Amino acid sequence: MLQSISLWLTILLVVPVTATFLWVAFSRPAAVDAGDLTARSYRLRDWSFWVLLAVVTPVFLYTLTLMPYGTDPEAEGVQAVNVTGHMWRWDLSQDEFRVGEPVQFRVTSQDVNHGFAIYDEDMTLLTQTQAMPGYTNILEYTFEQPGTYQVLCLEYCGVAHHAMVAELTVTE
Ligand SMILES: [Cu+2]
Repeated sequence: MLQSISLWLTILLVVPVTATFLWVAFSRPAAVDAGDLTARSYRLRDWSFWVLLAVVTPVFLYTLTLMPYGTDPEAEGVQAVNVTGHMWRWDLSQDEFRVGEPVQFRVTSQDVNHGFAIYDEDMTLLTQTQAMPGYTNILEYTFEQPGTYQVLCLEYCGVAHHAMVAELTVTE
């Protein structure tokens, strides 16, 4: 209902706008020779083209270096860890980390949705993401304190959901 009203309103508004454009286009006066003015505006156009090119090219090249895509985490000192949730355990390709080392958790699930959550020793939630079958969610985290961290499941996933615990060790 709302869609068809807006469709008809659009058509009603577009018709007079189009008619005005056509009227202006076909009723303009014959071209007069503007001579010097034309030459000056062409020079201005050429000049602004080169100025724009000189400004835009270095900006473009500089911003290219800031592109976040396709970077290899290992090449940047980021530790990549594969995490798979199962009913009812976590599979981690690595569970020992160093303080200050950026870690990239690549989190997925083998069966149902789980929640991958990292807690510190006081059981304060530090970071979390969903573990979903068929998807890999990227979670980046850098541990700032040495110690033992807990991984718990944050999404109720069945009778042994509470037992879905893993431990991470972080050293200096
Ligand atoms: Cu779970």
